[in-house]
Amino acid sequence: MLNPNDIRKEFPILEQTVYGKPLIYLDNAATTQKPRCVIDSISQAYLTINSNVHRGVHHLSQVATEKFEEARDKVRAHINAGDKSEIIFTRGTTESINLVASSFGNTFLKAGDEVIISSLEHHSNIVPWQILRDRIGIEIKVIPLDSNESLDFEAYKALFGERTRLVSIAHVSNVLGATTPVKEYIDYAHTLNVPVLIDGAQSIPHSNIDVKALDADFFAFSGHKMYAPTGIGVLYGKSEWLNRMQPYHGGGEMIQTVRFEKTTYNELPYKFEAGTPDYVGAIALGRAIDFMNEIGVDAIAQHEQALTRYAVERLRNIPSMRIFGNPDSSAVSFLVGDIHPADMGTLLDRLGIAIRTGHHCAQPLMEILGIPGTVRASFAMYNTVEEVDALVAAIERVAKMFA
Ligand code: C6P
Repeated sequence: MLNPNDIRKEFPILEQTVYGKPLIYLDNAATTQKPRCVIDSISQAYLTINSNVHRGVHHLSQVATEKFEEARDKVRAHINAGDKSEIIFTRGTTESINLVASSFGNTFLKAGDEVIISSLEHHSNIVPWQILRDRIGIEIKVIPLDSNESLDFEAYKALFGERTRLVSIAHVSNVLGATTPVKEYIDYAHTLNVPVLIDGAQSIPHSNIDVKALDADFFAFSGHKMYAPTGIGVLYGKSEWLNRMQPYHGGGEMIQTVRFEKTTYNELPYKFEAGTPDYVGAIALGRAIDFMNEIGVDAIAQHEQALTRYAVERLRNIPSMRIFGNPDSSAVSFLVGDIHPADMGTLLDRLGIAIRTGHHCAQPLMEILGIPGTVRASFAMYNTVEEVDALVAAIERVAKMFA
């Protein structure tokens, strides 16, 4: 069993007060706080080994390169990828999805080809496909929600046709905090030889990910939602796809030879890592993965799911409460009566509680649900039952003010 009060000691930021109240940080789906060991790994890298990677014969560059590649191997092991050449460092989930849309799109897609996404996608898994649609004329098909506010699997199957070339869906919705059984979605797509990209931004911080067991063709995630710094993320891709895909960005590192007449490209993963990478960010992501494993990803998941269940149970008792979807991970989205989410967010903030309000970068989902936005509380390993109680008491107080 994980003890959040012990864990909190690793997160100095949580010790502060806001407006004279102890900070209750429940905006972890937006970004998690960083433990001291991750922050230290960043300063240690700059203090002791900073040097550009893969470029120098000198000692510091060799050490920095070793640490950078060690981090890649930690990511590989963490998601059980077959080979570390399948781990591409990016700036985050957004860049990872844009990379696939651009490179997969340029290589394999033509006007009239179809990509399937879903109703609950984050803008970063909608807009890259729309850019591709505007550029080459692909079509975007959208999996609808069923009456239970989950994705409709039967409707998903019915979307496939002769021209379906790719499926790209979120593992856990950042709005609803609900897990889609993506393995079933992948297995079905594979019966029709269609590859699948999984947006794992909201799943990898809260569960063990095994890309081999999932048989995902691509898996995208961000470091900053799993205790690592901002600006570093990952695209996992099966080498059979990545090897055939055109590069994304051009520049240093991604080449083998450059002549004005013709350039040949580097091997994986470097073909997709143009320019100086965020090697310090990658090293810190490796440290964050160690930190999660020291605590135990299963223990983290159990703790967060228990907090979510407890929060849902307590929130349901508040009059005029509407909870959206079927939260089973670590976030819960709700509205109370006709209190605008922004008002609720501002008043909770005055009580020291940080939650997120608004459309959560999922405007199409808001339109489907017929609401302007939600209030979202999202949990991490350091949150406590007492913090959930404080959230519920604060919501009750705000609700009374509006009554
Ligand atoms: N969601 C949230 O508060 P980046 O910004 O690239 O790290 O992650 C984008 C992204 C992609 N997919 C999903 C499912 C996400 O939740 C996010 C980020 C944050 O919900 C910020 S909008």
